[in-house]
Amino acid sequence: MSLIALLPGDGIGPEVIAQARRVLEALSLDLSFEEAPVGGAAYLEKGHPLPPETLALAKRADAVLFGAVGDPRFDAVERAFRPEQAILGLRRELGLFANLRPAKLFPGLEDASALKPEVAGAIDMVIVRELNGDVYFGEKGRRTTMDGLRQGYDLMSYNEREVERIARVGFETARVRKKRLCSVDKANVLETSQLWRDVVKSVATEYPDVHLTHMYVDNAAMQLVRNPGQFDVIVTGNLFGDILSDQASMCAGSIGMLPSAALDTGKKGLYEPIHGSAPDIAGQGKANPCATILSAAMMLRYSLDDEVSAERIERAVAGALTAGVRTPDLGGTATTAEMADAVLARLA
Ligand code: GGG
Repeated sequence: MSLIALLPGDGIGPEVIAQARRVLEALSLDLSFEEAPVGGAAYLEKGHPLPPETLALAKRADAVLFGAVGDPRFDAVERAFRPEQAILGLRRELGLFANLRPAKLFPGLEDASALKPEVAGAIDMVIVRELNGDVYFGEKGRRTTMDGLRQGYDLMSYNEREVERIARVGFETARVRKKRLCSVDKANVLETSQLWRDVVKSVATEYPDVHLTHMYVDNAAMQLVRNPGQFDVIVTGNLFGDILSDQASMCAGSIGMLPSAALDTGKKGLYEPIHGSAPDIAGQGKANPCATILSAAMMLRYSLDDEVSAERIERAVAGALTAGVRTPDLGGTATTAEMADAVLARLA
């Protein structure tokens, strides 16, 4: 029996996690579920966004299915207690350094894509985002300068081991796809990016079968919209990957469509939709559960080695969308539960 930690979190998190759980339960697999609070919800209940019990459950579980964190009520709270610290803490504590964010256009969603129709169909890529470094984890703080000005700083930092291990994930991911890897950085300006580029080039010698290119992040943002078909796998840092994957999601129809896997070197993983807590639509049944349901499929694939069930879920989501069932973010009227019903009805 595999233990799945369910961490619903804030805003629409509980709604989308509930629907993903229904889908997992319908597969009649040997799974057990335990739920724990995280984010703003955990702060309100336990006084901390990542309470020790929640972290212990995440460590004990075979995999974590995570909803979303973020709540405007905590905007003025000290950074250490903000809901977002929970997901950063989980990634760090569980050693989840590699974030796979597949972005592809499901058949029938061409009109929902932000891209021109002639290029929309071409979007099918994986963004491999580094998760344990960069400005997210570098030294940060506030101080007053000599001129008496308030200053905030977040140190961007990568060491070669961090770059090497994520580069390997990028190459391995590309190797089983179209064998094209684009490393995205800002090496014309940033020292971290120059190191990044050097290390990626040296790892490339072990992967002669993968075609490696390098691109500055500003150009990559533009190319993603102009000619998305040129990308197979992108490997990039924490901040650039966060931004580019949100951009890619709109190319694929909606941020409600993109799942993700945060992985360590073994089988442990945390799976979550790339979207946040969307407090503006929380509790209204408007959230698209597809990204979370697809994250559950990734969980079965990567942590539980169950490719057959992962593909069953993915086919069912594709079938529901092809049949025209859509939540409001995709231009439809289906509720969160109705979207999941349509997926459940197609779990062949
Ligand atoms: N499900 C994704 C989520 O909750 N995102 C909110 C957030 O704080 N994300 C930070 C990040 O992904 O780096």
